[in-house]
Amino acid sequence: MAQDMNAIRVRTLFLSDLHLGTKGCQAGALLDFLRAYEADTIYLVGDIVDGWKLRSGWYWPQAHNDVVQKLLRKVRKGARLVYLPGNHDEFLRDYIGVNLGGIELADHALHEAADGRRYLVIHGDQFDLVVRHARWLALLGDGAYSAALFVNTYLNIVRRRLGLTYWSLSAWAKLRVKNAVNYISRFEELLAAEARRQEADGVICGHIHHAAIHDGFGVAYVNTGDWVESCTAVVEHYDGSLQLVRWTEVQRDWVIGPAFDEPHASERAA
Ligand SMILES: [Mn+2]
Repeated sequence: MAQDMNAIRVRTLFLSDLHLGTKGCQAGALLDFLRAYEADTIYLVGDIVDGWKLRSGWYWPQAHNDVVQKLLRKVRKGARLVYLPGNHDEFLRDYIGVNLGGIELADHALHEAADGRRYLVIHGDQFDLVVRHARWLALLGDGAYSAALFVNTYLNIVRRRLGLTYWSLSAWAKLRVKNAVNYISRFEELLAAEARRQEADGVICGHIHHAAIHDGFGVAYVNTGDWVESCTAVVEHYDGSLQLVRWTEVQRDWVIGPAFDEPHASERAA
C-alpha cells in the first residue's frame, strides 16, 4: 500500500470543526496536517462542512476541495472514515445510518481504544443549552463570531506578511470573557456526565472550538478543537494513549527545532 514515507502513523485521528465553506477555515494548514498523519480510523466529529454559511453565499475555493479529496484518498487507501455531523452540517443528520461511498454517517459513536478504554464520540451541540433552546440566539452568536473571525483572517494576512506566526483573535478574546469560561466549563461537565451515563471512560467531542484533554469531571474529557482558529486535532497512538496535536506548534518545531519536553519530538523520530 503506497503511503507517505514520512507520515506519522496513528491508530485513530479525531478532527472536528473544519468549517469548510467559510473563509475562516484554515484549509492550507489542514492539508499539511493531513499529509503528515496517516490513521487506521478517522472520526470527523462534526461541523466539517458549514451548511449555515453555504446557504447565505457560496464560498468553496480549491483548497477546500483538496481537503475533501485528501480525506477520500485516505478512505481509498483503506482508512475507516466515520462522520458524526454537528449543528453546522446538520443537513447530513438526515443520512445517519447510511454508508456514503465508504463514509459511515452516525449521530455518535463508541470508540474502543487500543488499551480497552471506551470513549463516547459526539459533536456536542446536543448538550449545548444555547443551541438547543434558543436557535435564534445561536445564529445571532454566529454573526458576532463571524465578525470576529473576519477581523482575525485579515489580521493574520498582515501578520504573515510581517513574518509572524498565526495568532487567534477570537480564541484570545473568548478566553478573556468570564462568561465564556463558565460556558466552556458547563459544556465540559455536561459531556462528561453523558459519557458516564453511557458507561464510557470518557468523551471525545468538538463544537466549542476549545481544544482540551483533562479528567476534571471524573472521566476523560477530550475536545479536538477546530481548524478555524486553533488548528488542533486529537490522535490515538497504538498503545491507546490520546494526544492533543497543536499543529501550528508542531510546524514551528519542524522549522526551528523541537523543544525537548514536547511529546511530538519523539513521534517525528519514530
Ligand atoms: Mn458545532
